[in-house]
Amino acid sequence: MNFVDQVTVAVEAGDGGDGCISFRHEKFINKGGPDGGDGGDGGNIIFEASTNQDTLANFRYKKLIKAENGSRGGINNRHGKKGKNQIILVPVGTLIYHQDQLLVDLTLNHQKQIIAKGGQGGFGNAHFISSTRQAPKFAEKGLKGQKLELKLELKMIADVGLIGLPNVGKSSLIRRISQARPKIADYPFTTLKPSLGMMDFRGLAILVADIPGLIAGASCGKGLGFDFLRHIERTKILAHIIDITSLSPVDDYLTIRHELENYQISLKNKPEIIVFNKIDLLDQLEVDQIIKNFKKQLKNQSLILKISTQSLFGLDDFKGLIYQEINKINQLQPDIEPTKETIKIINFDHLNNQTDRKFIVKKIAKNVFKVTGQDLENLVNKTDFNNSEAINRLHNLLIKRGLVNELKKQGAKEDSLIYLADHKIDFLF
Ligand SMILES: Nc1nc2c(ncn2[C@@H]2O[C@H](COP(=O)(O)OP(=O)(O)OP(=O)(O)O)[C@@H](O)[C@H]2O)c(=O)[nH]1
Ligand SMILES: [Mg+2]
Repeated sequence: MNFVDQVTVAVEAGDGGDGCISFRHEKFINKGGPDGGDGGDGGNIIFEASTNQDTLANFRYKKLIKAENGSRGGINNRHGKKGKNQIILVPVGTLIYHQDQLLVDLTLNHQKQIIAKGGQGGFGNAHFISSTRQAPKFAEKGLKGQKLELKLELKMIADVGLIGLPNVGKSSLIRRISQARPKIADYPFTTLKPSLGMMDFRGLAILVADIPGLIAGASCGKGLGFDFLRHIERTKILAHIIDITSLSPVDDYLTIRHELENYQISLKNKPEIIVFNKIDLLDQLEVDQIIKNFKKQLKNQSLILKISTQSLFGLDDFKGLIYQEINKINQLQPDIEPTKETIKIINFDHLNNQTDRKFIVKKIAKNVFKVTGQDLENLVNKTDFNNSEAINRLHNLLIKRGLVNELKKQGAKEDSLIYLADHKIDFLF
């Protein structure tokens, strides 16, 4: 079982429906008013973490995921239907990237996130009626939904992390309590990458991680530990394994604690069980004396256990204690309820605030200009270029928004080429 699983997937939010151009037809009324309804918005792409999912394997075959388009507006001011959101279930612990930028880290059951936003529906012609425009014969087109290439990465979140100095018996322990089979040997740094094992106890599946031995300086990159501190951070409980035959169990313990605290303060508050291993090598009295001294010196409140992965002593107690602590934590931290509040929109480039009217004009060659800005791009994309009234309206809006002035300032002329949202627009003085 691996810690990391990766896939790429493309998502497409739904397109907005076009607005409708229509005029009322009523008996005895010669020329009815405009009654073309608005198009519906396209559906969003939403990711939701779920404990019912445990791999990203499904995505290896499903490379494109789409949400529903919004419907066109109708006559009689009928609003087009909204496109259904597409909810994509992924395992808890999934990170979502777009062009190497982390968009979200889904760490809680039912946590939801909109990743691609559906296009806005266009306004129907009824929307454009005004004192000076009694019979608008144009409507807006719906905007396209966002399309994104995503990288999904699953970082398994273990319930329990086995930590400790090299050679204390972490791998031996995980082999005894799960089906994981990491190598065991009588030298430090036998384990080079974390391995995971599922421990079944009283019907509860508990994921245990064997973390490679940490040493003093791990938090600054020494030894192998640095990369793995990250994994430890995500576990619910730490089982700190100490070799009972060590010259100084207290120093061993403090060395590791120090590294954890150096790396992430939040580790301080993570529940911990201290496990003395290899007790088969000493007699009972010695073992108890060492533990008594340990407690006295550290005035530590943590739960302490003694085990031997060799003689199997204490392994059932270990499982029972972990079970009890995990249950306690699960009760204290209920999963997020699947309410609307947990859906938030990330603010990054592709989800630009559509009410922001800023734009940028850039001269990209002699007599060629490129205009960027979400608001102006939306206006252009909503325009039906086969409809002269729609084009007129666009021109008026571009003047109102200050684009024409800005172009003039930058030296644009009648014959200049102007690009805006993949369209070539005529210069308009
Ligand atoms: N006598 C005795 N030896 C043990 C016990 N547990 C582990 N060992 C031995 O201790 C040595 C190290 O065990 P590992 O399980 O590889 O230790 P580790 O903590 O995973 O070590 P690293 O992967 O290097 O960090 C091996 O030779 C094991 O056989 C035990 O309970 N009693
Ligand atoms: Mg090991």
